[in-house]
Amino acid sequence: MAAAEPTTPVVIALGSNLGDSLAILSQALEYLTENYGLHLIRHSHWYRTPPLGPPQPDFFNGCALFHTHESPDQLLHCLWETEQYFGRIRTGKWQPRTLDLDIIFYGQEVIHTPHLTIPHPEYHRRAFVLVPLAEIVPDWRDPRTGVTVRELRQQVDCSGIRMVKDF
Ligand code: A4P
Ligand code: MG
Repeated sequence: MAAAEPTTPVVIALGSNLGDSLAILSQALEYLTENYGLHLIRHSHWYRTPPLGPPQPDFFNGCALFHTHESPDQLLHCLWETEQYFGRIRTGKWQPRTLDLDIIFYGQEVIHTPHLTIPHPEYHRRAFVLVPLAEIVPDWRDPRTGVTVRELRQQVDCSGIRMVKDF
């Protein structure tokens, strides 16, 4: 019997502030596992978060840990297709969106290409990422700095981030 292909643990951050956001976020997890080489290990609660950047509706955010055979570029294409499937229209940076999927970590890889920066360049400053991230991978170390997600979470102001209890 052939040896199983190695898989890589990856963390995806999800966000939505347009449409039926909570339904979109849950369906996006199903869509990713049903259509691509992604195996869902666990996901966080969803959180209601004040918008960073220009005034717009509150976001709903969360994070999910998968194991995957997809390469980083393949994974990015899976995320683009999934955003499109859920009605994402790119009208400009930081506009309201039905679904935003960002790769936070791809194993312990550090990647800088024109289309992809991993770890995500801003995640360590963003409470709306770090709060759900600390729920699912508190001991994960940033491959650039060695600092854990738990420590990063303790360094940001998390006021205004509200767990959605009944979904
Ligand atoms: N890209 C590079 N690295 C990555 C990566 N690690 N994961 C490139 C995903 N994509 C990556 O993203 C622009 C391009 O980034 C992609 O085409 C890909 O090649 P985009 O999703 O098209 O555009 P965007 O999301 O409008 O821009 P950006 O800079 O990704 O915005 P952010 O940083 O995602 O911020 N407030 C709250 N409370 N919650 C939010 O979720 N999100 C934003 C958007 C602003 N304020 C928010 C939230
Ligand atoms: Mg994005």
